[in-house]
Amino acid sequence: MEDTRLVIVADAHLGAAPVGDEEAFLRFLDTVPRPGDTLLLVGDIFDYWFSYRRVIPRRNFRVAAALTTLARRLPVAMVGGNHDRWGDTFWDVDAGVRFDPHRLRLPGPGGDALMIHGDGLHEERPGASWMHRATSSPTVIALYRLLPPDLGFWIADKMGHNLGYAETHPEAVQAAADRQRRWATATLERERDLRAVIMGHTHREALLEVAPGRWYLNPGAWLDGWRYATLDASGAALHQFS
Ligand SMILES: [Mn+2]
Repeated sequence: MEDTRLVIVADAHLGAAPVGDEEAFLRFLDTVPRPGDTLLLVGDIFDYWFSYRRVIPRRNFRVAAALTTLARRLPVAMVGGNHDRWGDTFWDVDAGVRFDPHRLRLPGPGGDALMIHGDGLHEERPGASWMHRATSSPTVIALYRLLPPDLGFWIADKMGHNLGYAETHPEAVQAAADRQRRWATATLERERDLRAVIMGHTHREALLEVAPGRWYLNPGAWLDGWRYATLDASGAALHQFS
Protein backbone atom coordinates (compact mmCIF):
# COMPACT_ATOMS: atom_id res chain seq x y z
CA MET A 1 0.00 0.00 0.00
CA GLU A 2 3.06 2.27 0.24
CA ASP A 3 2.72 3.69 -3.25
CA THR A 4 -1.07 3.85 -3.55
CA ARG A 5 -2.65 7.21 -4.32
CA LEU A 6 -5.72 8.17 -2.29
CA VAL A 7 -8.50 9.85 -4.29
CA ILE A 8 -10.85 11.58 -1.87
CA VAL A 9 -14.43 12.84 -2.34
CA ALA A 10 -17.11 14.03 0.09
CA ASP A 11 -20.44 15.82 0.25
CA ALA A 12 -21.87 15.19 -3.20
CA HIS A 13 -25.38 15.05 -1.65
CA LEU A 14 -26.53 13.04 -4.68
CA GLY A 15 -30.28 12.78 -4.78
CA ALA A 16 -30.72 16.32 -3.48
CA ALA A 17 -28.09 18.01 -5.69
CA PRO A 18 -28.75 18.91 -9.36
CA VAL A 19 -28.73 15.90 -11.69
CA GLY A 20 -25.68 17.38 -13.47
CA ASP A 21 -23.66 16.69 -10.32
CA GLU A 22 -24.60 13.01 -10.58
CA GLU A 23 -23.65 12.87 -14.27
CA ALA A 24 -20.30 14.49 -13.46
CA PHE A 25 -19.73 12.10 -10.56
CA LEU A 26 -20.33 9.12 -12.85
CA ARG A 27 -17.80 10.56 -15.36
CA PHE A 28 -15.37 11.13 -12.46
CA LEU A 29 -15.70 7.49 -11.36
CA ASP A 30 -15.06 6.41 -14.96
CA THR A 31 -11.92 8.50 -15.46
CA VAL A 32 -10.10 9.66 -12.30
CA PRO A 33 -9.46 6.64 -10.03
CA ARG A 34 -6.80 4.53 -11.75
CA PRO A 35 -5.69 0.98 -11.00
CA GLY A 36 -3.45 1.21 -7.93
CA ASP A 37 -5.47 4.09 -6.43
CA THR A 38 -7.76 3.81 -3.43
CA LEU A 39 -11.02 5.76 -3.58
CA LEU A 40 -12.14 7.29 -0.28
CA LEU A 41 -15.71 8.53 0.12
CA VAL A 42 -15.87 10.72 3.21
CA GLY A 43 -19.60 10.93 3.87
CA ASP A 44 -22.74 12.55 2.47
CA ILE A 45 -22.04 11.23 -1.01
CA PHE A 46 -25.73 10.32 -0.90
CA ASP A 47 -28.58 12.51 0.29
CA TYR A 48 -29.81 10.28 1.29
CA TRP A 49 -29.15 6.52 1.59
CA PHE A 50 -30.78 3.78 3.63
CA SER A 51 -29.94 0.08 3.37
CA TYR A 52 -32.99 -2.14 3.69
CA ARG A 53 -32.81 -5.89 4.20
CA ARG A 54 -34.17 -6.79 0.75
CA VAL A 55 -34.64 -3.56 -1.22
CA ILE A 56 -32.12 -1.21 -2.83
CA PRO A 57 -33.24 2.43 -3.02
CA ARG A 58 -34.05 3.53 -6.58
CA ARG A 59 -32.62 6.98 -5.93
CA ASN A 60 -28.87 6.98 -6.56
CA PHE A 61 -29.00 3.48 -8.04
CA ARG A 62 -26.68 4.45 -10.92
CA VAL A 63 -23.95 5.72 -8.60
CA ALA A 64 -24.33 2.71 -6.29
CA ALA A 65 -23.95 0.46 -9.35
CA ALA A 66 -20.92 2.41 -10.61
CA LEU A 67 -19.24 2.14 -7.18
CA THR A 68 -19.96 -1.59 -7.15
CA THR A 69 -18.27 -1.96 -10.54
CA LEU A 70 -15.33 0.26 -9.57
CA ALA A 71 -14.79 -1.71 -6.35
CA ARG A 72 -13.98 -4.76 -8.50
CA ARG A 73 -10.98 -2.88 -9.96
CA LEU A 74 -9.58 -0.98 -6.96
CA PRO A 75 -10.21 -0.53 -3.23
CA VAL A 76 -13.16 1.71 -2.38
CA ALA A 77 -13.83 2.75 1.23
CA MET A 78 -16.67 4.89 2.57
CA VAL A 79 -17.64 6.38 5.91
CA GLY A 80 -21.18 7.53 6.54
CA GLY A 81 -22.13 11.17 6.87
CA ASN A 82 -25.20 12.57 8.55
CA HIS A 83 -27.18 11.90 5.32
CA ASP A 84 -25.93 8.40 4.46
CA ARG A 85 -24.91 6.77 7.73
CA TRP A 86 -27.35 3.87 7.38
CA GLY A 87 -25.33 1.72 4.99
CA ASP A 88 -25.54 -1.27 7.32
CA THR A 89 -24.00 -4.32 5.62
CA PHE A 90 -25.07 -3.39 2.05
CA TRP A 91 -21.84 -1.73 0.98
CA ASP A 92 -19.52 -4.42 2.34
CA VAL A 93 -21.56 -7.49 1.44
CA ASP A 94 -23.26 -6.51 -1.83
CA ALA A 95 -21.15 -3.69 -3.27
CA GLY A 96 -17.62 -4.70 -2.26
CA VAL A 97 -17.10 -1.27 -0.71
CA ARG A 98 -15.54 -1.15 2.75
CA PHE A 99 -17.99 0.83 4.88
CA ASP A 100 -18.19 2.13 8.41
CA PRO A 101 -20.96 4.44 9.62
CA HIS A 102 -18.49 6.63 11.52
CA ARG A 103 -14.79 6.15 10.86
CA LEU A 104 -12.20 4.09 9.02
CA ARG A 105 -8.47 3.89 9.45
CA LEU A 106 -6.66 2.68 6.34
CA PRO A 107 -3.03 2.13 5.37
CA GLY A 108 -1.94 4.72 2.83
CA PRO A 109 1.21 6.20 1.34
CA GLY A 110 3.65 6.85 4.19
CA GLY A 111 1.32 5.89 7.04
CA ASP A 112 -2.29 5.40 8.05
CA ALA A 113 -5.11 7.69 6.99
CA LEU A 114 -8.05 8.24 9.36
CA MET A 115 -11.30 9.32 7.74
CA ILE A 116 -14.34 10.62 9.58
CA HIS A 117 -17.15 12.74 8.16
CA GLY A 118 -17.04 15.38 10.90
CA ASP A 119 -20.59 15.77 12.18
CA GLY A 120 -20.99 15.11 15.88
CA LEU A 121 -17.63 16.68 16.75
CA HIS A 122 -19.29 20.03 17.19
CA GLU A 123 -22.72 21.63 17.12
CA GLU A 124 -22.66 23.88 14.11
CA ARG A 125 -26.40 24.39 13.98
CA PRO A 126 -29.34 24.06 16.38
CA GLY A 127 -30.42 20.45 16.73
CA ALA A 128 -27.36 19.00 15.00
CA SER A 129 -26.13 17.22 18.10
CA TRP A 130 -29.59 15.76 18.84
CA MET A 131 -29.85 14.73 15.19
CA HIS A 132 -26.44 13.04 15.32
CA ARG A 133 -27.48 10.98 18.36
CA ALA A 134 -30.91 10.08 16.94
CA THR A 135 -29.52 8.97 13.58
CA SER A 136 -26.81 6.92 15.30
CA SER A 137 -29.30 5.12 17.55
CA PRO A 138 -29.77 1.40 16.73
CA THR A 139 -33.35 1.62 18.04
CA VAL A 140 -34.25 4.54 15.75
CA ILE A 141 -32.64 2.76 12.79
CA ALA A 142 -34.46 -0.52 13.52
CA LEU A 143 -37.82 1.27 13.77
CA TYR A 144 -37.20 3.26 10.60
CA ARG A 145 -36.37 0.05 8.72
CA LEU A 146 -39.91 -1.21 9.43
CA LEU A 147 -41.43 1.67 7.41
CA PRO A 148 -42.23 1.06 3.73
CA PRO A 149 -39.26 2.47 1.76
CA ASP A 150 -41.37 5.06 -0.11
CA LEU A 151 -42.66 6.38 3.23
CA GLY A 152 -39.16 6.38 4.73
CA PHE A 153 -37.78 8.40 1.85
CA TRP A 154 -40.77 10.75 2.01
CA ILE A 155 -40.03 11.45 5.69
CA ALA A 156 -36.33 12.01 4.94
CA ASP A 157 -37.23 14.48 2.18
CA LYS A 158 -39.58 16.32 4.57
CA MET A 159 -36.75 16.72 7.06
CA GLY A 160 -34.97 18.78 4.44
CA HIS A 161 -31.58 18.77 2.82
CA ASN A 162 -30.49 22.34 3.57
CA LEU A 163 -27.82 22.45 0.88
CA GLY A 164 -27.71 26.25 1.03
CA TYR A 165 -26.66 26.36 4.69
CA ALA A 166 -23.06 27.33 3.92
CA GLU A 167 -24.23 30.39 1.98
CA THR A 168 -26.78 31.55 4.54
CA HIS A 169 -24.66 30.88 7.68
CA PRO A 170 -21.02 31.49 6.68
CA GLU A 171 -19.91 32.31 10.24
CA ALA A 172 -21.36 29.07 11.65
CA VAL A 173 -19.70 27.05 8.90
CA GLN A 174 -16.38 28.82 9.47
CA ALA A 175 -16.59 28.03 13.19
CA ALA A 176 -17.29 24.38 12.37
CA ALA A 177 -14.36 24.28 9.94
CA ASP A 178 -12.11 25.76 12.65
CA ARG A 179 -13.25 23.13 15.17
CA GLN A 180 -12.66 20.32 12.67
CA ARG A 181 -9.16 21.64 11.96
CA ARG A 182 -8.35 21.76 15.69
CA TRP A 183 -9.69 18.23 16.18
CA ALA A 184 -7.63 16.94 13.22
CA THR A 185 -4.48 18.72 14.40
CA ALA A 186 -4.84 17.37 17.95
CA THR A 187 -5.46 13.85 16.62
CA LEU A 188 -2.33 14.00 14.43
CA GLU A 189 -0.27 15.26 17.38
CA ARG A 190 -1.57 12.47 19.62
CA GLU A 191 -1.37 9.59 17.12
CA ARG A 192 2.10 9.66 15.67
CA ASP A 193 1.60 6.78 13.23
CA LEU A 194 -1.17 8.66 11.42
CA ARG A 195 -0.16 10.37 8.22
CA ALA A 196 -3.49 12.01 7.42
CA VAL A 197 -6.81 12.95 8.97
CA ILE A 198 -9.47 13.30 6.27
CA MET A 199 -12.84 14.94 6.89
CA GLY A 200 -15.81 16.38 5.01
CA HIS A 201 -19.10 17.83 6.21
CA THR A 202 -18.31 21.56 6.34
CA HIS A 203 -18.07 21.89 2.54
CA ARG A 204 -14.93 23.94 3.18
CA GLU A 205 -11.79 22.58 1.58
CA ALA A 206 -8.73 22.26 3.82
CA LEU A 207 -5.15 21.36 2.99
CA LEU A 208 -2.92 21.73 6.00
CA GLU A 209 0.51 20.16 6.47
CA VAL A 210 0.36 19.86 10.27
CA ALA A 211 3.91 18.46 10.42
CA PRO A 212 6.27 17.52 7.58
CA GLY A 213 4.46 14.95 5.42
CA ARG A 214 1.44 14.76 7.76
CA TRP A 215 -1.83 16.24 6.58
CA TYR A 216 -5.28 17.42 7.54
CA LEU A 217 -7.42 17.23 4.41
CA ASN A 218 -10.97 18.19 3.53
CA PRO A 219 -11.64 17.91 -0.23
CA GLY A 220 -14.50 20.44 -0.03
CA ALA A 221 -17.91 19.50 -1.45
CA TRP A 222 -18.40 17.69 -4.73
CA LEU A 223 -21.64 19.65 -5.08
CA ASP A 224 -19.68 22.90 -4.86
CA GLY A 225 -17.76 22.78 -8.14
CA TRP A 226 -16.98 19.02 -8.28
CA ARG A 227 -14.13 19.18 -5.78
CA TYR A 228 -11.91 16.28 -4.77
CA ALA A 229 -8.45 15.76 -3.26
CA THR A 230 -5.52 13.41 -3.70
CA LEU A 231 -2.80 12.20 -1.37
CA ASP A 232 0.22 10.29 -2.63
CA ALA A 233 3.83 9.77 -1.60
CA SER A 234 4.76 13.29 -2.70
CA GLY A 235 1.95 15.05 -0.80
CA ALA A 236 -1.64 16.25 -0.90
CA ALA A 237 -3.49 18.36 -3.45
CA LEU A 238 -6.96 19.84 -4.03
CA HIS A 239 -8.62 19.53 -7.44
CA GLN A 240 -11.77 20.40 -9.35
CA PHE A 241 -13.07 17.90 -11.86
CA SER A 242 -14.11 19.24 -15.26
MN1 LIG B 1 -22.51 16.28 6.45
